[in-house]
Amino acid sequence: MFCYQCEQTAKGTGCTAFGVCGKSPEVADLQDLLIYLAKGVSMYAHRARQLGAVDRNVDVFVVEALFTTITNVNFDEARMEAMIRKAGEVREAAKKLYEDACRKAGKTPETLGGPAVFPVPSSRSEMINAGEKVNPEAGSEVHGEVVQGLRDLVLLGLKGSAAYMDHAKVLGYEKDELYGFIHEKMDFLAGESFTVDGLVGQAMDAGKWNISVMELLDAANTGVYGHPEPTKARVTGVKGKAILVSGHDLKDLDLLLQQTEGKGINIYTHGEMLPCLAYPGLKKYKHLVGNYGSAWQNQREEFEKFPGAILMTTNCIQKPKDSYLARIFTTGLVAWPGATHIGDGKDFSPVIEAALAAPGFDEDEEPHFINVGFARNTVMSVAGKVIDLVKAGKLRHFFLIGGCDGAKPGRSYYTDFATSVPDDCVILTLACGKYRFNKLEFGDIDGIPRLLDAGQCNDAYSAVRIALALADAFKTDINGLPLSLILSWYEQKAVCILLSLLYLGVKNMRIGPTLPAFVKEPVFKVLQEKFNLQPVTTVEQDLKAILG
Ligand code: FS2
Ligand code: SF4
Repeated sequence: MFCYQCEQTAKGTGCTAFGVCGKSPEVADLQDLLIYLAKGVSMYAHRARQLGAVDRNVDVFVVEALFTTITNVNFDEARMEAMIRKAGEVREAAKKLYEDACRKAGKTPETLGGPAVFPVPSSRSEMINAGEKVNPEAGSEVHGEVVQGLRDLVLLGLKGSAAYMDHAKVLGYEKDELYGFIHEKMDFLAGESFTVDGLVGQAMDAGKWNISVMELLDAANTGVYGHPEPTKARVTGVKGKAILVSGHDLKDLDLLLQQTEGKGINIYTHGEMLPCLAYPGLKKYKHLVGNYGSAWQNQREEFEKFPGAILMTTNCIQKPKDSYLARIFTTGLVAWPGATHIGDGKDFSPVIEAALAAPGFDEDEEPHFINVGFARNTVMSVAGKVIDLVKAGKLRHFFLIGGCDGAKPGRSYYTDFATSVPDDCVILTLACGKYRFNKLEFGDIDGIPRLLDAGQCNDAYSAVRIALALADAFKTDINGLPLSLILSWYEQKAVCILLSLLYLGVKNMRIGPTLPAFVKEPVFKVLQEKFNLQPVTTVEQDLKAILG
């Protein structure tokens, strides 16, 4: 195996013996083979699309293949093997689609090679062997590690976009051109010769497309559940039976809320599901009582203590402890061998039964509430006041401190940064990194809370919209605003967001806690020169550099 796609990769260079995340070498190799075959699917699908022929099953498959290989989503060899077999079938369908389209157009189909024709191995062990030969390390031997790193920058960004597209899709929001984007990039990555400049251009282009992806998911979430509204979210337990929902999928939570109505079970969010508490279409359920716990990396302790059932709707799942393996469930693309998987019918009865069999909270915990729901609609509704505060010198600077959380000790930087931000500055936050400070008290500036939680990582779209609106009001661009972005990254959704911000020309971003292993030094230098992208240093030094 060789995997370096996330921030916790071994030694900061790559997991080679076993994933720090718990991914086995077998699963890693199977994932690499699946991605390789998915490129073959896209080679045909991209060409068919140029001739006007599309097949939704083909489109959806590639998106799911990408999403399923994101960090902390799928650890199950059997499910990976099944997807690889399906890749062979889908590739046949895509090939036929292309050849039929050529026939109709009176063209001779191109003879494609590589991933388009690679035979799908018949046994799991052969699949594992084949996967090992198409991993990033093998790619580095062919292309050199700088070029391979850039190919992976594009691929990992696509994985993030695919996750967002999948979330939008389950809510009934799809855009044909976005499937076209995924196929076009996968086809590009299936090529044989690359240049650094060409790859950097492709990465920026992926960032551009990802803005449309985030826009689609924003439209899906707000279209189905309404705009998040300022909400006091309870973050402690309430007496009674309980189910904890983690991951990122609003629809799964909605369906579970429907199926538990009137059953005397309280539903809690965990990790990136916290923003769900602010959507009118979800908070209307009285038994959605609050959030329990914090970010994903604390789940093994928090799930063990939680007195009910747990539902994982997407990443980030960690190896369940035996103490709760029987009461943790997966659904959608997330899977852990031994944890019961709820299939596409979304019958959550096993989760409900497990919750009823568990003790639940025997009494109310000490009440504690935090503010959530400051996505673009809410923040823009007070834009006039915010602008006045800036003009009056009462609000000096905005800090976007957001991104993923993780287990490394260096991540205390983000807590220290947030608590060191002067009182005349506002913090905008999103994604699970906010758990580093979102239960602290930050007060307000003339009624505007100093900590504004915009939502999940995808709500970076909301933050961008807010920034663009402010830039417009101040007749400047994003870089002309008193705004600094302090980003924490962990997995591949952070990669596509970073590419989008770079595409928008956002400069002076600070990223940490460490730099991606796949962005090699010469490439980082280019990003530094062009965008002044920089690694986080110390809170004192970074704050001084920003505020002067
Ligand atoms: Fe946090 Fe994990 Fe949201 Fe990432 S819950 S690191 O998937 O996408 O952010
Ligand atoms: Fe290692 Fe991260 Fe890959 Fe897991 S996802 S194997 S921790 S690099």
